[in-house]
Amino acid sequence: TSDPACRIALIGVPIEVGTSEPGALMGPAALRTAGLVRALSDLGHAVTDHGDVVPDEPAESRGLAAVTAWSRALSRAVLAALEAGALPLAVGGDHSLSLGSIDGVMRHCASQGRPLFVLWLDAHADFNTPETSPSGNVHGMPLAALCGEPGFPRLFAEPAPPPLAPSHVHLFGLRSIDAGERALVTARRVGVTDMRTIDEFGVVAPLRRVLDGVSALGAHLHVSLDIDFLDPSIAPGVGTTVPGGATFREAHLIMEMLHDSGLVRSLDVVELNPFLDERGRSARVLVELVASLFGRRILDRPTLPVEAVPGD
Ligand code: 6HN
Ligand code: MN
Ligand code: MN
Ligand code: MN
Repeated sequence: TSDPACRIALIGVPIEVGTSEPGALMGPAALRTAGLVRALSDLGHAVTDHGDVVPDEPAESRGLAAVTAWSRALSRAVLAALEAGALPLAVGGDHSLSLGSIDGVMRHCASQGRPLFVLWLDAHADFNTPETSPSGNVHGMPLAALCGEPGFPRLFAEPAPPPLAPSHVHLFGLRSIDAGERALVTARRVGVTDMRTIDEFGVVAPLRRVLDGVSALGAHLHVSLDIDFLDPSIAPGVGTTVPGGATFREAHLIMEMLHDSGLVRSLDVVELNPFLDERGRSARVLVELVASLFGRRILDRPTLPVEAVPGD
């Protein structure tokens, strides 16, 4: 996103088989209604809306088999977008969709010999395995599966890419974690900026450290934005609300920093549940945030620090 304009491939993923709360399948439609395409094209980007992904087999039930049918189809769409030089923007849909989007990104990175780094903006760790999960909901498991934890059936098309390195995953905004995934996140040395850290240091210093690390690695940066990263008071349209989330201003600043870094190469926007929303508020907040990530700014010039204002 460092270029003044980029090609964005919008991919709708109306999946809710990874959660027990119905409604997330309306997420892509709500984001389109809230003006996602228009917001991005107004910034000068070339946006192609590829419509909604169709799962490989009719997904008649919940659980891992149903998620696999979606993720294989999404993986191909994301990989095709990257190979065409576009930036894939996968909009959900529950967070199990990241199994597919990141699988596609991993294949692209493997073909280029480029490391991948995943920034996970979420109240949750999403690092459960079928064994540790208290709910059985797959949207709480994608990172564990992507990092190659045992206990998952064959999720990815063969040949599967090498698993994601847990040290190349950073959880940002964490404030709800189950006992089993807590042990795994610690044992695997997953990077974490939890809400305690954000309360104490703000978002700028921790995020800058992460971005400096990504830049030093020369990695492809994938951002996965779960709407429950935000405080439920500004984004109520989500099935798994956790109090004490990021404020609008914190989230907005994160998006601006991500844009300025020029490092973001692929993005997921997940867990919007329009059935639980209030008059489209949450969908609109997400569109605002995505626009900031893609370069919307208050002024058309860099804002100068106070001491550098000419004429003083
Ligand atoms: N999400 N840790 C809980 C579970 O059921 O595994 C919640 C997961 C939420 C998943 O928000 O994407
Ligand atoms: Mn690339
Ligand atoms: Mn999540
Ligand atoms: Mn979450």
